[in-house]
Amino acid sequence: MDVDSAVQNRGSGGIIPVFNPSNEERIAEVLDSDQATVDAAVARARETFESGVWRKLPAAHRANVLFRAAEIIKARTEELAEIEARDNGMNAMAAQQIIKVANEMLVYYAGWVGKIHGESANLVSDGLLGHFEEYHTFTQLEPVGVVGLIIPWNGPFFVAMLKVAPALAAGCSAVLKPAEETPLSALKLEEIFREAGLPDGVLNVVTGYGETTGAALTAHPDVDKIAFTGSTEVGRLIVKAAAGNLKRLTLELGGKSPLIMFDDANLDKAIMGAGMGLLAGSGQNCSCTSRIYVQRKIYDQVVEGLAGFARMLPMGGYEDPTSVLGPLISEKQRTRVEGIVNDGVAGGAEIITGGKPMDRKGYFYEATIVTNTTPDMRLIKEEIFGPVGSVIPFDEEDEAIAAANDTEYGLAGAIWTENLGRAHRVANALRGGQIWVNSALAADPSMPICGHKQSGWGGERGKKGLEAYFNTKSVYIGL
Ligand code: TXE
Repeated sequence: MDVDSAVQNRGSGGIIPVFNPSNEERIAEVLDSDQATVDAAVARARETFESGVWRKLPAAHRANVLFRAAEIIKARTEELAEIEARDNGMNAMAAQQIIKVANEMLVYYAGWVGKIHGESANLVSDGLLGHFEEYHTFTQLEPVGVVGLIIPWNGPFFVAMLKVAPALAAGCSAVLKPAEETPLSALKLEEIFREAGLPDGVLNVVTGYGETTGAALTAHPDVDKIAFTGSTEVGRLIVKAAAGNLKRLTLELGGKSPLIMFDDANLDKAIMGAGMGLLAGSGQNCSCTSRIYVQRKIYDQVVEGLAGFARMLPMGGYEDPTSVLGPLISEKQRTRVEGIVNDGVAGGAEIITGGKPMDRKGYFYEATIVTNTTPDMRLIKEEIFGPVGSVIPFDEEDEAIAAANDTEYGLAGAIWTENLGRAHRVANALRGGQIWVNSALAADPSMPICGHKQSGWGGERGKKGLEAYFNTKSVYIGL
């Protein structure tokens, strides 16, 4: 079948081949779910939600199911990490870390079950008939209903858990659609929750392409909420499709996060932190700090240090225990990264290290440090989602803040300085949902991340992430 007819056939109930991006080996095939499959999954979720087979269980029973799932995941870490590594291309160590942090997220939300309530008050209000009326009032939090969870291919098991754990903790029923590139660990997740005692039909995984299966879920009139992580472009499509029945939305979208390094920073730590913030996951991380603003006095030293750090990290496939950096997810992504770098070079940017695909099997692109960029370059404006960082000099604090905020995104940002006042001042001034001071990519289940500007709507993680799966109801009891 040629490429065009393969694309036209999407969503027709056939199969999707799954490849290991580190060696291009075909490792599995999954169902390309059509509309009828999505309808059936939504109907199962709806039935379990209405019957209350999950949401009406005593809180301790529900918490136990989640804790049991966490135990199973812990016991099966090796197996799950192997699946995640082969599916995504990351190495075994990174995959084990993904499984571990996903499990911490699950344990965190399991601990919330039964501990989130409304408020109550006895009130006296002006009555309609001109006399005061007394009420006992309370608010209650009710699970939002059937939720559609759509996730990308970077850290798939973790991002699935970011949505599944709070959705189940809230008492919702869910339909989870993993990315077409990495569907395998989501299927395992469904199996694990079943084994842990989650009633059938509460969590349903549908595999498929975005523009067909994902779109069918997003437009479905019987889905009450969509929680999405992915590109800002698809985020916009989801907003439109969700308008039909005014679904609730949580959107975790793209980023183009800045890092500002001042000349009073602890340089060894700052260079390593900037390197990790840029290169973790080979840059396929929504909070990747790919615009690195460095105060002029330390600029040359930092460019050299970052280039050295980038060269030092071994790049390799999932089967290589010494590798730190893995491949990009697909040929399409690698071509896109290549295009962004080549456009920059054509406009005068200078490659300090890297700058091309690796000559080996798998979708590898060299860790790349670029200088001499201008603010209008794609290197500076677009989320690259590859191991490519631009280093830009600045003189004054205000200038760095203005450049850092000059983006349509607002997901994250990092500051390196030993000056406490400056750290607070700049953290205050940066427009982003998550700011690190003298740290790279720190994250905790209890700390929400809420995209500002075009990086998203609502938040995930923490109590805020759980509240996103509830509706609030106010009840007045006339006394
Ligand atoms: O993302 P998509 P892609 C960014 C990153 C990357 C770019 C493209 O810059 O280079 O997006 O990646 C599903 N209705 N991020 O193309 O298309 C799709 O099947 C409903 C940032 O992989 O947004 C997958 O499950 N669903 C990001 C999910 O959306 C649709 C993570 C994400 O795919 C759909 C990933 C539709 N019309 C990419 N079209 C982050 N914030 O971490 C696609 N999907």
